[in-house]
Amino acid sequence: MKLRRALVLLTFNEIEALPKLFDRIPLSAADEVFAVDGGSQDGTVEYLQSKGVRVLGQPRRGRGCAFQVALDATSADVLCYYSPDGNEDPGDIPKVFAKLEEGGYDLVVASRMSQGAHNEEDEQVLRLRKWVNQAFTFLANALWNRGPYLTDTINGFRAVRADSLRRCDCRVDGFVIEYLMSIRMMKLGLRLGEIPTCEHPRLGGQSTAHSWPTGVEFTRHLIGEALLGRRVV
Ligand SMILES: Nc1nc2c(ncn2[C@@H]2O[C@H](COP(=O)(O)OP(=O)(O)OP(=O)(O)O)[C@@H](O)[C@H]2O)c(=O)[nH]1
Ligand SMILES: [Mg+2]
Repeated sequence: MKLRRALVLLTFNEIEALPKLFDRIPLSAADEVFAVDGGSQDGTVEYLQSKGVRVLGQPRRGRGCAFQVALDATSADVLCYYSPDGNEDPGDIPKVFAKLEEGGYDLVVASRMSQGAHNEEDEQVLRLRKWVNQAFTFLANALWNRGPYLTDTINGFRAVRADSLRRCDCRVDGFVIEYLMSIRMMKLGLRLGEIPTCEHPRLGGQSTAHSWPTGVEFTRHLIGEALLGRRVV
């Protein structure tokens, strides 16, 4: 049976980047397209609406909160989360959907770390963000993954089965959402896959993912998950 697909655009003040790539987003790859917006004040919401995209608000700021709003709002079988700030290649949207469905996966991540992939820092000698990401990814795999190694547990660009995500019960508001989702899916023994992707620079606007607070949040949740053992709640 064909799975119903939802494409979820995640935005917070992306009016500089969004118009530069909107026309390259393959909206027809999904049965339903909507955005979850974190309270943009720069015209992002109005821009999306002018393009016919339904925009949902969120009760609190944060990507984790936005993931949950999307999950609660849809009856689709599969969700693809996509952030239109320029980092993520929109051409990979149909590929993550297709891999999930054809491979029978619960989660397919667009990986910036696998063979054939490209990370924003790959041209640099010091790849601090990449190495820290790889360290968190190594720990998650070592502690909980019984399937094939997942090379990028953190990237937000991913397709996931809605019922599997509901089982994870990830109640976090911030940037740790993707890491927590990956860990809990490993704990539950779900099927995780990936496709290689190419990470591009932002097309304008500003990142709100600040390294130190994000790193502290990740560490706190990693310890919390370790204390839970194989349980998810
Ligand atoms: N819905 C929603 N989206 C958000 C929120 N915060 C950030 N985003 C979006 O999530 C995506 C990623 O956020 P960024 O701040 O770019 O984080 P990042 O990609 O790790 O940082 P860069 O690599 O510098 O771009 C962007 O599309 C943001 O607009 C939020 O509170 N709600
Ligand atoms: Mg970004």
